Amino acid sequence: ASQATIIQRRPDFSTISSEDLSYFKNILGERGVVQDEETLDAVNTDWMRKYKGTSKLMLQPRTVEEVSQILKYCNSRCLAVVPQGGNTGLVGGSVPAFDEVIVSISYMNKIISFDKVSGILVCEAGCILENLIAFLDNQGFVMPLDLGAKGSCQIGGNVSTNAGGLRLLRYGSLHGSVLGLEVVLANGTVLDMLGTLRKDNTGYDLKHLFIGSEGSLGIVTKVSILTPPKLSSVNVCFLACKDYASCLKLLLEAKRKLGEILSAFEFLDHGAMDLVLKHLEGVRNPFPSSMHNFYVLIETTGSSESYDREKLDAFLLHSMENDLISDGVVAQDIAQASSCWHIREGIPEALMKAGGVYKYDLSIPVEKMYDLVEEMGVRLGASAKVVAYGHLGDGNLHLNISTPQYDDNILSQIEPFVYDWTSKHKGSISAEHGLGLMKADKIHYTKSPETVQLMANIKMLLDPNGILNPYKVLPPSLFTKS
Ligand code: FAD
Ligand code: 2HG
Ligand code: ZN
Repeated sequence: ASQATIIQRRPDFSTISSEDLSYFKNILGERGVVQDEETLDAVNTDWMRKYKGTSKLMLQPRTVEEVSQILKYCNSRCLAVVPQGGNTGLVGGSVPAFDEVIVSISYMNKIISFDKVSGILVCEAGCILENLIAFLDNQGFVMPLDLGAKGSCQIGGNVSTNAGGLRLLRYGSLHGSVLGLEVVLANGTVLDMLGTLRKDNTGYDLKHLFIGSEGSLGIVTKVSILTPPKLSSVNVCFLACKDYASCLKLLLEAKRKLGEILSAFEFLDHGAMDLVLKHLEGVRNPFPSSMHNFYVLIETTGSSESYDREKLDAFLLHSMENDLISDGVVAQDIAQASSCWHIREGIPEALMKAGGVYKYDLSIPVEKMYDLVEEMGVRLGASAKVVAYGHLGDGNLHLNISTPQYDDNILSQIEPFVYDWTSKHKGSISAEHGLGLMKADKIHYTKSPETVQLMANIKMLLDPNGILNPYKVLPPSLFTKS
């Protein structure tokens, strides 16, 4: 609640009536209409337990026709809707702001087809990312997307947030790997854009509108995605650097010397490492006897064990000789590799355990990135822990401010400073998590007024009653009727 802008429920939205419930039960059956308090409490609350809605109804369709019927009906009744996937979003976008109907696509979780020659996977949007990763692994392929929330997040949610994650450096964003989508619009129209072609320049490529639209333009029901083959040789190393400048030099060297086999370049500062060691069970410090200011996790993925290892060794030797790294371990087996990844992927969970957390997901030119962290540290002094980590290889900083509990005084020291700073340095206030409820009225820090207006026009064209994920993504003031 602490970070949400104060907004009013739109008075033109209806509230659920007993006729509505009968209609939904008629099309979905009793099991598709969820009203029990415990379940509703969970789906009204976001992963961070920071945003909480008061929805009295969750619908669980099993087919695209059911999604279509639900939306057509909600649109005609002016009932607001929140599409929900795995509910791991970090900007308050996946839970209702008020009493919107939650439409969960969790039951739409079938794999439809997989082409072993092209690597094209077609599946329903409710498939959990980790299940897709396991399915592809069996087929000798990998998902071009991986992130810490893989055990719960769904591919439809990933597409709707245009999730970045740990492999973007190698495989690019979902705008590149998603080949097609099936989407249901607010009025129930089913848009079949479920192509499986690499190349198709027939008119506007509308699927891109839905990638990253955070459930505000339509409900994604099917996804077609290009997956790369699994390669046999994976190396992971965990390195320590004395300062941020060394991390940057190391990044440049990694791009030069590891080139085509580089598959991840993640960083964390000592504050993030301390939190993981303190709050996550079973984590071992890779460097128990010494303290370091920065850590970098590098992964290589290639097809030749000896060639890849030779390259990695040459890179490490060069980095050591040039004083870019002060310590380092190379994982000797899969267990060691996954414990390195566990440190990096476990940071959000460690932060949750530490108390209140203010999260900022920023794209900033890498040379300037850590200046913000230091300035924030000076601003906040002893009142909070400022920690930084993220996808350094993609220029994406996760600035997190950890406090014993949420405190509006601290928040007023952070915002709008963090947004002004990012805007001044031509950065983005959302690199990968989206705007959701948290930043709907902050979009102007990154996008021009003309661009925002065009987005609002597109939203009004596709969803004239504004029923889909209201109050999120775009400033609600653009849609209040005068
Ligand atoms: P939800 O949280 O349910 O929803 C997210 C948004 O998408 C909401 O606006 C919702 O309305 C909409 N939505 C969901 N499903 C659909 C659908 N089928 N159709 C239309 N709209 C839909 N993000 C990154 O980019 N990179 C990371 O590395 C990363 N790591 C994370 C690690 C952790 C531990 C956690 C908790 C989150 C992380 N995230 C990361 C946030 C990320 O956005 C989500 O994890 C994920 O992409 C959201 O998927 P979801 O299924 O949980 O969607
Ligand atoms: C990650 O990269 C996620 O771990 C979460 O995007 C970032 O918690 C965060 O700020
Ligand atoms: Zn991230």
